[in-house]
Amino acid sequence: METLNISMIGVPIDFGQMRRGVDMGPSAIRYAGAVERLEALGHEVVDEGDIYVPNAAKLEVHPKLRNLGAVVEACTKLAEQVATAVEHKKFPLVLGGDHSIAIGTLAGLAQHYKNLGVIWYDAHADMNTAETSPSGNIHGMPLAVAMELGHEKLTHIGGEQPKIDPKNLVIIGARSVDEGERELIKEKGIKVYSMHEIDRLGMAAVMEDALAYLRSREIDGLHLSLDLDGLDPMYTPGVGTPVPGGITYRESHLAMEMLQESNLLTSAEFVEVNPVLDTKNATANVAVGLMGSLLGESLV
Ligand code: B3U
Ligand code: MN
Ligand code: MN
Repeated sequence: METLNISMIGVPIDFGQMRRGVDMGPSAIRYAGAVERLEALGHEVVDEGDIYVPNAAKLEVHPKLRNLGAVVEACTKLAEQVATAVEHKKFPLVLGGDHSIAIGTLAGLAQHYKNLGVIWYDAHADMNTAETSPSGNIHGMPLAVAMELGHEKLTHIGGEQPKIDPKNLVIIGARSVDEGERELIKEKGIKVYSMHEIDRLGMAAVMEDALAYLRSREIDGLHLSLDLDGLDPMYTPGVGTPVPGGITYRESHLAMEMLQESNLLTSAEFVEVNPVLDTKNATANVAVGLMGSLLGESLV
């Protein structure tokens, strides 16, 4: 296993959605022992601390994009920090915060990777725009933004170009997809392994297929964006929008192990951990366990 120089970046933001508390996600994940777990695997880990998140009440409001100004400011800073980490040959490991932060992560990665692959492990497709969103919550929009769809204050973070090619994107675990997102998935030809495919084929076959697909796209980097609500709420109850019928704990570890074996992974983020809604930090504990499998832990 390759040992990495990991740059751990916390983004304590809960403005991309309506339930307070997910801003404590980075602390909960650190408390669950993320640094120690990764150091035990031989990685060098630098915890860069947290990105400054401004007070949303003092910044721009928008009728259909909740807390727009605060999300833009935090994501702009995050993009810069992620780009700097990659420039210095470090592996960015971003801790959320709600999933709006992926706007910043992907914008930062796009400064370096010109044909980035993305695995989006999530119950949701996170592909709404202000026009299609049922909620106005920006955490339901980062993939649309990365494809250059949406408000330009968001799409212009890290430059005006699209940050990902929709053909390099794989969604795993989807089971709550809005109408506008469904249309976009069809229109852009996005690869989705919903719970149906996971049930039908099994996680091993899904991951083999997903990784073969990404290799065929000749990607120059691979980012994992893992929303803890991708798992069944039985395992990760501390998330803002739990959706029953999700991926199991074992399937998730297998997926992480297969990603590790692929040698393709170049960055990761773990989002939507909300310790306020949790039982005994269970969700952050699962997140840290998955980080272990993703970055080289094996059972024997
Ligand atoms: N698709 C819905 C719900 C949602 C998206 N992401 C999460 N929930 N976590 C929306 O509001 O866009
Ligand atoms: Mn999400
Ligand atoms: Mn989700």
